[in-house]
Amino acid sequence: MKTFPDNFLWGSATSAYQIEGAWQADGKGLHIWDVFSHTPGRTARGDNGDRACDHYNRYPEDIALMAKMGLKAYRFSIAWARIQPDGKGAPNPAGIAFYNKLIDELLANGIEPWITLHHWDLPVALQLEDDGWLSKRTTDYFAAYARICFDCFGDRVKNWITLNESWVIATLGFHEGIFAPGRKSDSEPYLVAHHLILAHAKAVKVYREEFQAAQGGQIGMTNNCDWREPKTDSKADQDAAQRSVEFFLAWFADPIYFGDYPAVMRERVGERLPVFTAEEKVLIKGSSDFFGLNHYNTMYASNVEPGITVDNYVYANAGVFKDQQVALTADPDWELTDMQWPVVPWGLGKLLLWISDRYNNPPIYITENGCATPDIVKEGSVEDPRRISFLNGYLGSVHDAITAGADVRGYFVWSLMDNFEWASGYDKRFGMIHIDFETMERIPKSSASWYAEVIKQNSLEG
Ligand code: PNW
Repeated sequence: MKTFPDNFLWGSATSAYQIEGAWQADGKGLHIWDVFSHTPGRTARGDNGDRACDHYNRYPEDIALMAKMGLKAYRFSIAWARIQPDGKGAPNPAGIAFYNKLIDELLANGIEPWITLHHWDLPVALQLEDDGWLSKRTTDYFAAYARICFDCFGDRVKNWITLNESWVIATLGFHEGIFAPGRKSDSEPYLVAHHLILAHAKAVKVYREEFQAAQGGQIGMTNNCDWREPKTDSKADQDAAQRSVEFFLAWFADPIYFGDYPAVMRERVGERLPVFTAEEKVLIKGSSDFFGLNHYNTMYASNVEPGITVDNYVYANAGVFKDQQVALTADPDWELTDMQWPVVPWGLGKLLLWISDRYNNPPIYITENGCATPDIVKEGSVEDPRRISFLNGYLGSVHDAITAGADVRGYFVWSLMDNFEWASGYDKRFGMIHIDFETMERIPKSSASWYAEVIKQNSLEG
């Protein structure tokens, strides 16, 4: 038996646009994912989140399912455009009322709310009027929006995550152009990342100066990172793997823990990497009470000599990836999920120890980990042995990292239920609860009862 620490937090996660639907209800403004998903060619089959899981209307049923699974915590995001339809100005009472009902229902069921303030759904007015995350003004609008949320919900909500996966916004949204707002640039990702870090720090300053003492909660940022294993023992490949993790995670975490970008990025990106002023360094350094980590993927990393392009993996060649000169490959024996992401449980354990080591053993919450697998509905139930084996493997690796000294305090499965998987649409099923998107019927998969058992025992077999 692998037993977890007594107060280990067991949860599951979702995000607003992926589950809520009700895209035009009760005064909600449009956001960049509404517009992106309605633009022909941007998502698989033209899928969009107009209705999604209809969680906006069915949240009581969803919370009843969470309670049945024994979840102690639930991470969800607030849609900024429900609170401020144009991203600035007076709050929309109906938007606030929805999240009040949701929070109260969670608490009534003994489930601790973990709120992400921004999970990619930027109000489109901010994109049109202010260039969104390309503009420093957006950092102040974000802090003002955060203040409304702390003020309205902070009496009951004690766990805040400012931003979800800034890496995804910057690289998929502004370099590869496959996520909203769909731009392709070699310099914009660095500018966008810079503003995201400042937006985070400004929101944290608001919380700490105006709310934290009275409300007594904690606040941090969630970043995603893959693990990079050196392809060979050569010094060049070891350096390449290290460089790759620094370009992925230290890009966002070094400013928060040390006050500046990693040296390897300053050297390689040069003038495309913005510079923090002395004042900004003070603002950002120490701006997280915990380390939020989302993890999905592991690849082998090898060094690429300058000037050489490789074609074995698209990420190695392009733009911000070219700045790294790292080639990525997968072991052909690794099992792949429906996202074509390899299943490599030990990658998570190694990453947790890397974080502990670099950032002086911070409290870590794994705010997402999970997989998309096909669902076969048979006589009203869904067996998903591959998800169970995935979760079992990754949780085992988390346990190993805790044993080796990492301060991991909680784990949130991505995701509670099948949902709108961004550019991939609805057929990528990450949920522990199956959704029939025709009838909106919810069917807990076998992984849901497996997870309920893990939560109850606070232990894994083996
Ligand atoms: C995360 N990548 O997205 C998000 O936080 C979730 O909203 C999403 O549903 C989940 O992971 C599964 O995709 C990611 O390309 C999207 O490395 C893409 C990547 C990583 C995370």
